[in-house]
Amino acid sequence: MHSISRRQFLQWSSALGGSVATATLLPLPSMAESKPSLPSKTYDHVKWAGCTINCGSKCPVRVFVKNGKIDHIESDNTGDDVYGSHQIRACLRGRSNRFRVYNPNRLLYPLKRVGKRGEGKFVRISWDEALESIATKMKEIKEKYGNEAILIPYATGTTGAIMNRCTSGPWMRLFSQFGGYLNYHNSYSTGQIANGLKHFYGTHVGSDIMQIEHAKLVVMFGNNPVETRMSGGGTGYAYKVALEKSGAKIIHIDPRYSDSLVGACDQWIPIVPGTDGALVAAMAYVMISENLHDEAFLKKYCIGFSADTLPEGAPKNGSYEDYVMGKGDDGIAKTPAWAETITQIPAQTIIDLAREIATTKPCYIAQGWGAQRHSNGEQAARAIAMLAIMSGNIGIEGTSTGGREHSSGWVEPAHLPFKNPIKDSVPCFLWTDAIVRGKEMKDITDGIRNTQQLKQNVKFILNTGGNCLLNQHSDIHATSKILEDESLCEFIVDVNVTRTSSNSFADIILPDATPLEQEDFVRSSAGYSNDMPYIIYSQKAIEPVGECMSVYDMCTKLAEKLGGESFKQSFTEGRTQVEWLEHLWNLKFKDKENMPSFAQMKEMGLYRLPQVKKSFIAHEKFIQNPEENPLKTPTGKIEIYSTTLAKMAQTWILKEGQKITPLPEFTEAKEGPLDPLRKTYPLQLFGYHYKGRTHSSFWESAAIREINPNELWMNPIDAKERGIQTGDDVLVFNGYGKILLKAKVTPKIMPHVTTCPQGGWYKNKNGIDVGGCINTLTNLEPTAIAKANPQHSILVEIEKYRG
Ligand SMILES: Nc1nc2c(c(=O)[nH]1)N[C@H]1C(S)=C(S)[C@@H](COP(=O)(O)OP(=O)(O)OC[C@H]3O[C@@H](n4cnc5c(=O)[nH]c(N)nc54)[C@H](O)[C@@H]3O)O[C@H]1N2
Ligand SMILES: Nc1nc2c(c(=O)[nH]1)N[C@H]1C(S)=C(S)[C@@H](COP(=O)(O)OP(=O)(O)OC[C@H]3O[C@@H](n4cnc5c(=O)[nH]c(N)nc54)[C@H](O)[C@@H]3O)O[C@H]1N2
Ligand SMILES: [Mo]
Repeated sequence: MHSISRRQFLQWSSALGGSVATATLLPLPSMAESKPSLPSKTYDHVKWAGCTINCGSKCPVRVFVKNGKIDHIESDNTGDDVYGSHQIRACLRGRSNRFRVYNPNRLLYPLKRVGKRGEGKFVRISWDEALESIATKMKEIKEKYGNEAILIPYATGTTGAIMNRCTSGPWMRLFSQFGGYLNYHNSYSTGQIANGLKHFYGTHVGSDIMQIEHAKLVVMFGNNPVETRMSGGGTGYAYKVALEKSGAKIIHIDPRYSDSLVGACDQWIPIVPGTDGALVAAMAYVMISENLHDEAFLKKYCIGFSADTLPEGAPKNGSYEDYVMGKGDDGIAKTPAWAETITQIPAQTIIDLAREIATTKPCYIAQGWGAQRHSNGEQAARAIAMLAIMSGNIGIEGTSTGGREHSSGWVEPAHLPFKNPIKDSVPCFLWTDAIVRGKEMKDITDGIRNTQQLKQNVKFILNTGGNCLLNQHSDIHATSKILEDESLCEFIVDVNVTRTSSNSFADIILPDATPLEQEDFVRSSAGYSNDMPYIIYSQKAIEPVGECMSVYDMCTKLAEKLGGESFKQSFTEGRTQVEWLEHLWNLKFKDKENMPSFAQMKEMGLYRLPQVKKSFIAHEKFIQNPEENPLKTPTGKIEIYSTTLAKMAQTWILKEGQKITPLPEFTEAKEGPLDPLRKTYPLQLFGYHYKGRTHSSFWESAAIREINPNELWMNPIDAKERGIQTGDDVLVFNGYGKILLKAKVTPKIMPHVTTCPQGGWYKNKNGIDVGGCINTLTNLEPTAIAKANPQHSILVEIEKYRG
């Protein structure tokens, strides 16, 4: 495979004569030149809007409107080309938003189901009829089952918005005022790392990615910011800038040669998915054997590295050191040779990596969320963090925590206020279980929170801005069966801008307005934008197409149907959407230094705050003074041995084969490399977050689809064994289903592992998913601790499709 190292890249760029410190290789036009040359055509106006879909970057775009229709979209043309006051250039998806507005499957009117659930047959109805039937059903469900039977499931389609936000917007306010709904906790993004590192550091947040500028060595586990935080506003750009500033060596540990390695990576260490915990244990073995670990650090800040810091009640041989050196209960020494057979990383590479990390300071160690989205993900997340603490690389300049990078710059107006009177909460991934057996679900069996047991099965679903009812959830066939059955969940309302595989299961579909068709704030993402904070005001470029309506307006009308004028009044407090925006802005920013007024914001569209002065270093204060600044763990220290987890291991009722361990041990994963099921399905598969989509979003744009194929990467060794060549149609299958994809044979994926972009649009044709949705192949068994989605742990077989 041809790739160039970052050193070569830096040499080449300095040969060009330009400064590589702040960095562009190609000379860019001056600001004046980069302004759009207005216009040989005449436009009605050019308006700012923001892209609110959940990619981790939320970008401003400028919408050129002609005769009431969007003519085209351009990116930010303000700011300059120096990092910190730079242009927030949108990626191709952001610039393609026009195609989402005018997509042939765009929802234009409220729809009512006429066929069977899931059949996808709908007729147009009036807003009045749609809202009337929803209100009637809501009252009926409330009366019959109580508000605990109502769920607004996990969804991320409009997380960038403030008023139209799917996770804390008008639906939550309305349903709270109606008596409440069942809450969820966790996310599909970070369930395992958040719950794993909570028992380790008390939080899962790492340092700002800009800390790389002070590092000598950078080690990334399953982290792809260039693709997952694209655009000028995202950490992907900061990553490149920081690397260029520091000149640090960078190593990526990932089964796949991702976009973040291209032109940046000094060393790629492919690893068998789901085995990061084994790699780390063997590196610990090397460090302990060669006395390279930071013993003083481990004694001062941590619980349970060696026997002398074990908490009361822990077994005498229960320390991490005992586990690693073979004195723990399993009696296995975690030697590099032991790890080589599991991870497929040569023992010598493991030894070298351990030595290099232990002897290079500062070393920035971070993980993305790929390693944790596995069936043993909590363990992997905790294990990776061990490297940062064993080498004392934490709390000081140029380091992180082994968690995911965070950013320091982030501001947003207040959110729409609401208070759900119901506190009961279900892990977000277990909503299908909550439909089938909600009343049986307990804290110790299913991770239910704020109550010991759920009171009701879910009977009513309002899905807004999400495709998790089907496409993005696991085991599409099993999930379809649950949703089809009207005796289980009795009513499903879906609010979207387009037809999706999820809303095929709705009873009523409501057509929302996009951010280009309504006024709203758009926030730069918490933690994932680079450290130049900004806020966007979407100025409403066009009138909503068809009969589309903003969520706030539809909720206002529904409020009236639910409880007349007085209920409507308590919902709106007499404010229109724009009046709320002004109110929410003023709650946070009125008369604040350096902040514009609401009127100025509305006019400007995009406001850039100054770059933050000092980028965030995670746990800095704790390291400086651990007594005064304890962590949010029960002991206030870093808990390598967690007494909380030890207790859970004893009291929780787990699925067969599952294990909770107080230490960050390597545990075998369901559908991982050591699962006996591999005899039948010998290849590991995982989906990755793709530049051609945000999950399933943007696939409705044919232009985007064409340049980003939905292809399956296969190593030449596996392809040859199966007679498969690039461009062949291949059937990827296991016990859950079959999907059709085009093969790409490439050494960018390691042998016996295959990968495809997640988020393909599920489309069943004679039992084969010809849309190539990876969730046709994933399973519904949650992880042990978080009860989260193990969607990267998949075993499959692949064959050439012969039609
Ligand atoms: N363009 C784009 N950007 C996005 C999204 C999108 O869909 N498209 N989605 C957004 C959302 S909601 C989220 S949550 C984030 C997701 O961000 P992540 O969860 O970090 O993204 P993934 O692509 O799932 O995984 C990151 C990397 O982990 C690697 N990996 C997989 N399994 C393992 C393993 O066992 N060990 C190791 N070491 N590496 C492994 C993958 O090859 C991949 O390169 O991205 C956000 N950004
Ligand atoms: N196998 C596998 N499955 C995964 C993942 C994985 O890595 N592998 N990743 C998981 C993760 S991390 C996440 S976050 C989830 C994401 O899952 P989802 O939150 O379902 O993400 P999307 O597929 O982008 O769906 C967003 C929906 O919002 C709609 N939408 C867009 N704009 C608007 C709007 O203005 N108004 C309204 N009402 N709707 C709008 C879009 O049309 C789309 O249908 O997927 C999870 N599923
Ligand atoms: Mo996510």
